Amino acid sequence: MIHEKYFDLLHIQNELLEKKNAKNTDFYNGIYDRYQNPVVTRHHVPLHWRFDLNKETNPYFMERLGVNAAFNPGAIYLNNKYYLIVRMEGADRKSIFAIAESESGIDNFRFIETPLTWEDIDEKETNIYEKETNIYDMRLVQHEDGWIYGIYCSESKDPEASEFDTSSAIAQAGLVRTKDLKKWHRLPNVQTPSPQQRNVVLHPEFVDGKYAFYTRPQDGFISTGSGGGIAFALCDDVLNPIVNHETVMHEKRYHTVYEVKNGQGPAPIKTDKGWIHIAHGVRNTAAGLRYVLYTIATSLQDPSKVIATPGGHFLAPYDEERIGDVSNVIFCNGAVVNEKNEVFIYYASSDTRIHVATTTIDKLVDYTFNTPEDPFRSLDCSAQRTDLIKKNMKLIEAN
Ligand code: M1P
Repeated sequence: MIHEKYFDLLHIQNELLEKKNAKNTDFYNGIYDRYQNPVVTRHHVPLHWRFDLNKETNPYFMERLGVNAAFNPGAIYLNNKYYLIVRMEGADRKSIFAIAESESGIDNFRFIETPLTWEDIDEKETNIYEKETNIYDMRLVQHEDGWIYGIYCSESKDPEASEFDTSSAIAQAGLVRTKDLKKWHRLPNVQTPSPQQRNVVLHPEFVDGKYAFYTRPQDGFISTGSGGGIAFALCDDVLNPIVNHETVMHEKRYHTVYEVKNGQGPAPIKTDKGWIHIAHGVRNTAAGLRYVLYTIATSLQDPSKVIATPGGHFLAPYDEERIGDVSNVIFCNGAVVNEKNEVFIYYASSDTRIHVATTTIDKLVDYTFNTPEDPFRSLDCSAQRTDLIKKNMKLIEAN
C-alpha cells in the first residue's frame, strides 16, 4: 500500500513542475535574458526516485535515497524537445546522470526514464579504490558521424596517494555514445598525455578527417599546475581514443577572469563568423575560487585558432546564484540552438541548481566579436572606458 504522505508531496511537486518561468525583468545587459526560476533543482527529482513509497517498509515515509543537488547538465535539442543530462548528486556525494525533458526549454522540465547506466568497463576487479568512483559534467555532442557522444569526468582515487590521504583523486575523460538517449554504449576513456583531464569536449565536426577534442591538461586534481588552458587535440579513432598531442589554444592568464584555470564548456556553436565557445574561467579570492563564464570565437577553417576574445566575464554569479554547496560558482556544460537560432544556455549556480539564459546567435556573435578585449592593465582600462564615455558624450550633446 502506498503511504498517504506520497500524495501530499506529489501534489506540491506537481505545482513546482507545472510552474511557468518568465524572464527576470530586474536584470538587463542586452546580451542574454535571465529567468526568474531555476529550471531544475533537486526538488524536481521524482519522489519515487527518492522515497520507498510502501507504507509497510517505510512507515515514517523517510527519504531513503536523498538527492543533494541537480547541476552541471549536458544539453541537446532533439525532435523539438530540450533534453538535459543532469548531474544528480545523491546524499552520498556520488553523482549519477539523469535525463530531464522540456517542450519549452525554459520551464516544465521533468525527469524521464531512470538514471543512465551502461556497461561497467572498469577491469580493475581487485581494489574498489582504483575503480571509477564518481562521474559528472557530461558534454553532449551530436557529431556529424551520426552518433550522439557524451564525455564526462570519470574520477577515481589516486592509487599513488599515501595511506592517510583519502581525498587525492585522478580525473579522466569517460566516453559514451547513443543514438536515442536511451541505449548508451561505453567506449574506452580518452587517453591524453596529461596525468589528469577534466572538461574534455568533442568538436561536432571532423577536422582534417579526424575527431577533434578540446581538453584541459592538468597536473593535479584541483590545481592545473604546469597545465591549464583550453587545448585542442586530434584523434584518429573514436573507438580507441588516443590523443598524442594537446596544443593549448586559450591559456590561463594573470589578472583575468581565467587567472587560475579555465575549461571548455559545451561543444562550440557554429555561426557564419566562427565557432563560439562558452568556457568557464576561475580566479582565486579570499573567499575561495570564483567561477564565471566567458566566450571566445575560433576560426571556421581552423577551430584551434582563436579569432575573438571579448574581455571579462560573459555570465557571473548573480543574486541568490552566489550561494550554494560551492558558492560563487557558475558552470556551464550545456547549450543548445533551436531552429529559430535561439540559444539556450544551461548553467548551474554554486554546484546546486540549474538555470537557463536565452539569447540568439546574432547577439552571441555581436557580443563575442564586438566586446572590447581585456587591455590587461588598469590604466589602459581607464583609457578604454574614457574613449567610450567621450564618444557617448558627443552623441548625447548632439541630441
Ligand atoms: O566546483 C566548481 C567546479 O569545479 C570543477 O571544475 P574545474 O574542473 O574547472 O575545476 C568541476 O568539479 C565542476 O563540476 C564544478 O562545478
